[in-house]
Parts: sequence; C-alpha cells; structure tokens
Amino acid sequence: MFKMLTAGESHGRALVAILEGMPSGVPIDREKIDLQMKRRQAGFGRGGRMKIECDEVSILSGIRFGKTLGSPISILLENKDWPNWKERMDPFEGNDAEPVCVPRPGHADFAGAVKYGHQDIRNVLERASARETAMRVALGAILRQFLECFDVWIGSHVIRIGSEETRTTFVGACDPMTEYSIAQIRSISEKADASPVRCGNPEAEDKMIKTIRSAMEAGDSVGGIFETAALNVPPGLGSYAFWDRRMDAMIAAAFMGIPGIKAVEIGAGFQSGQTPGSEFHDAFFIGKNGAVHRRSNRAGGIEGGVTNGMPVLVRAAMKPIPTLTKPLPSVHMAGRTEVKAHQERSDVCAVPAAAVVGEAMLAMQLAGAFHERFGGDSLDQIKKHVNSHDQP
Ligand code: EPS
Repeated sequence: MFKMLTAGESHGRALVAILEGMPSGVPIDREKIDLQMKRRQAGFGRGGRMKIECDEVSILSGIRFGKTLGSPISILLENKDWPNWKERMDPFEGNDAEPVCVPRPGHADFAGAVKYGHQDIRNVLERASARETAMRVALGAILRQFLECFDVWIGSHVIRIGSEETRTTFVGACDPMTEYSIAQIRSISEKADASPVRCGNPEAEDKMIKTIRSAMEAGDSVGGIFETAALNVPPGLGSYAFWDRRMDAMIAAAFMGIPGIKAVEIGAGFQSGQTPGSEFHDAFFIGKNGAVHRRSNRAGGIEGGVTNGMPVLVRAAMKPIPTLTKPLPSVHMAGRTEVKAHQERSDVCAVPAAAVVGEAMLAMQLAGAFHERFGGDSLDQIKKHVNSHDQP
C-alpha cells in the first residue's frame, strides 16, 4: 500500500527518500523522527563517520502543520561529510580520484563490480554502504507514527555479539505467555535504549562491550543477533493465500534486505525444526473474558502467514563488518595480483544500529499490511474501519 524509494551515495551530497500512499491526517512529531535517527547513529563499535554526522532530516513535502496531507512525503538528509568528498564524488567535475581495485571479502565490492561492470569499486561501495539505512529509519519513523495511532508499539534489543549472549529474550518473555509478557518485552527494549550495545542485561552488556573492544584491538570486526518485537498488532495482517502476501515472508524479505543480515527467524523458528508439535505449537484456551488466548508465542505472532494478535517477534543475525584493519587476502582486479583487501573507514560492530533499522523495516511491513487490511484515505476513515472489525 505504501510505495517507498531511497537514493543517495554514502559520501554523496545527500540522501533522499519518498514515501507515497500515506493517508491524510496522521499526526507527525518531528522529535520522534529525530529520536529514531539518533538511535540508529548510536552504539559502541561505530566508526569515525558517526562523529561527523548528526543525522537530522528535512521534510520537503507531504506534511503540513504536523499532519500528513495524503500527498507524497519527501525527506532530505544532507551528508555533513560531503565537503570532504566533493572532489571524489562530484556528479560532473573531475574524474582523477584514485580508483578502488581490491574487493573486501564479504562486501558487495566484488559481486557489485562484476554486475555493473565497474572498474572502480567505489562506484559499488558508495551505494552498498549501510549509510542508506538512515533513510529507512526516517521512513520507518513516519510509518511507526501511523501505527502508533492504533497503539502498535515496536522495540528491539541485541541478544548476541560474537560469542556473548543474553538469556533475556523477547521469545523467552512469551514462554510462558503471562499477563507480564508484554510489560517484560517493553522493559527489555527500554533498558536496551540506555545501553551502548542495546542490551539491558548488565552482565551480558559488559561481555559484549569487551568482545567489540577485543575485535577493535585485533583489527577485526564482529557480528551478532538482534530481536525486534511489535506489540498490539491486530490479527489478520498478511494472508496465507499467496506466498508474497504472507506476513512472515514480507518481514523476512525486509530484514534480509538490511545490509549485513544473513539469517532471519520468526518467533522460535529454528527451535521449531527440533521440537515435537505437541511441545512447539501455541495451545489455545478461553480466558475469563471469553476471549481466545494462548499459553505461549513460539510462532512469533504469525500463523499461516497471518498475524494472530500475539506479539510479532523477529530475530536477525548480522555478519561481521567486511572492512578489517588487518585485511583478508584479496586480489587486485586490474593487475590480477594477490594483495590484501581494501581498507576504508568503517564500523567494528554495527549490530545495535541494525536493531534500530530492524524496527524501521518491521514498521514498514506492518504499516503496509495494516493499511491493506483496513483501507482508507484518511486516518479517520481507517479508524472507522478498524473499529468495525470484530476481535477474536
Ligand atoms: C554508515 C556510514 C558509513 C559506515 C557504515 C555505515 O560511513 P563511512 O563509510 O563514511 O565510514 O560507517 O557503513 C558500512 C559499514 C559499510 O560497510 O558501508 C552509516 O551511516 O550507518
């Protein structure tokens, strides 16, 4: 239901995004956008770029006096680093910048150069850079304000960095599913907001920081796993009727589209392959109020590709950043010689930031499915449609 586009090179003049299909009358708070942009920039293990940038977007259209108009929303983020790159990245002037000819194993460098026929790998890495995720977070910050009109809440935390993990998880908070599960999920995410590695468990946090520091000192990088959750998601989003309408398929595709993500899990997805049905599936019961309830949420809020009213739980694994200060063996693409991989200023660990990007991707996918299910051109119309639906 929403169309979105982003453009911009990492060291180009600016990043831009357009969001089309937003209903009118949705209140948009500028500070909420700024907050999400700041959250993405944070995290222990980030490189020098985050000290240069202070990501603050300008809204060019689609919002007037704090409310959406129903017209396309366009967003601009100027790169503060641009003056330092102008001569190497200008759209027209000059072409004598030193080309990058040595791909980093694990990066888009090699495959991207082969695909687009680039001799200079800079033409690949500029757009493949995770800097682009700044615009996804900006788009997500607007779409989550649409979802907030219906009390949908989205949060995240990091559960693993390298070999260090926390046992406190969203999936665990829902097993068993109690009256405290929702509050627990919110509290885990809120505590993570105060942590430099987005992990609210002080013991695990400490070990995660040490792991990143060791990687830094060793000229290495480190990946990890984060968890995202969406609460108060209405049942009925997505569909079992066709593969690309399945809510879990849409979420998995969106998460796999975050740079560096190599695996996605919905609920206790990997556990499902090793647990008997009698122990895995979330049994029903009728609560005191006559409503349908569950005692667990291993399905992660989605059954048959459709949301079932339980918290939507998504995990994603991020590989270690491919840029290493002690680089891996590589090849010079022009000279055909064996050399060490290209080095570029980079992060040592970006898992905490990826968790914030995950929240944005979840907001995008849920907002689209929500709009498809309830329909309407204005917030008031959609509210009427939502209120006319029976809850199970
Ligand atoms: C990023 C900006 C980039 C990197 C990082 C993400 O800035 P620069 O390349 O100028 O240091 O810090 O990108 C990568 C790790 C990558 O592989 O491209 C950002 O804004 O998130």
